[in-house]
Amino acid sequence: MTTPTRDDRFSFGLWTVGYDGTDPFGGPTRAPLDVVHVVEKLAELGAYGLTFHDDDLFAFGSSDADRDRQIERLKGALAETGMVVPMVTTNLFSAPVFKDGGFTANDRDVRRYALRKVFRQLDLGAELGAKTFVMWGGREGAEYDSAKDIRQALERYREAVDLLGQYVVDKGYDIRFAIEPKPNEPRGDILLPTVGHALAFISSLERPEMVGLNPEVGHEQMAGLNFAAGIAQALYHDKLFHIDLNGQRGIKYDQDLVFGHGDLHNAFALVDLLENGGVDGGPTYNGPRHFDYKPSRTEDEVGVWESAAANMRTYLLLKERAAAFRADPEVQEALAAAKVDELAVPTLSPGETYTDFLADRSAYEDFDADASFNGKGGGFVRLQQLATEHLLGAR
Ligand code: ASC
Ligand code: MN
Ligand code: MN
Ligand code: MN
Repeated sequence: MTTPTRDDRFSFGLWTVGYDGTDPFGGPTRAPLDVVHVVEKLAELGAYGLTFHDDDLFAFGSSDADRDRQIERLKGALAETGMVVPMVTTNLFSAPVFKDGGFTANDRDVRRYALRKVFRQLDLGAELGAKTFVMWGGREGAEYDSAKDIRQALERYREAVDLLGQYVVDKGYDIRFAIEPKPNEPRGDILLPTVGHALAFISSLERPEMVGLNPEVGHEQMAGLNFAAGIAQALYHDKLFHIDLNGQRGIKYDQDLVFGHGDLHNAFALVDLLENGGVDGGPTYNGPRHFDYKPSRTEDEVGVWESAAANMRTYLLLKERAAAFRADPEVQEALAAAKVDELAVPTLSPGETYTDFLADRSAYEDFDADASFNGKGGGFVRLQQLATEHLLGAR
């Protein structure tokens, strides 16, 4: 059960295992990996999908002939292994031209160029059968308040996403967009910094139904937020279109560690939510389990594949632990004692009007609000310890 299969729908970005170790303080520590080799290795390890930015497959500025050659090589590897491309995305952050962003660069010519680059990658994504188009606006931001008009930047972001949606509809592509929030890095501040900001932005769009989220574990945690709670809200609004799984240890630079190598408790809660629909059996996520991590630059190629396998194994271990947690009679009793299920009961009774409610003396006049002082506790800590013991394999 902890050996990954295609049915688990694990996918990896070409840029993840392909990361050569470059960071702001040092150059590469590993040789680049060829896309055909990556597809073969990932298939061998039990993944089902590969995702990529345009520039991951063919270097920025490639001739059409070189681009086509790389696309054909990828197609060959997919046919040979049965791997699929569930998602694609565009690199609007590495090339110098995007130093002030793509969709929201102050320079209009850069914005027009960025959009054309995205149209091209949309066509390729459709050709390869991708169902999701991720937009991570890493350079869509600023360092200085005086240099970026945030309201106009949001307006240009909206213009770009509306235009792309129109194109997808006109072309008849079966593709939805997923915005990936991040609070900072590489810009000092990035637009749409969290799940909540992105949800608000989506409601301003012409076709909000075509646009959802691709939240990344570490990106929410860089903002000090609870990732599992953010995912629950994305699910609640039916906006969880895709997900980037990885690990992060607190509020610092974007670590992109292996899934579970950061906040393990929250990873447990996340897998429980994704696999068991959480406590209320609410909307679940059926899309790819996509890993966006970086094999640490201390590792060699053997370590790259060990870390890729570790992401999937940890996910499956947590899935197993979450199932055991849900099946444990003591956990079920503790959940009931903590009244976790009672939150699903509406606060007003069926048919109860506010007039009825105001007439109900037991709700207020006769309610003993002081009884909670030194009264019965919630039992929440006991529940968390039970979760911890299941997480540790102690139950
Ligand atoms: C993406 C994405 C990110 C970034 C990053 C690039 O498409 O999801 O988080 O690009 O991985 O280094
Ligand atoms: Mn990241
Ligand atoms: Mn990501
Ligand atoms: Mn990333």
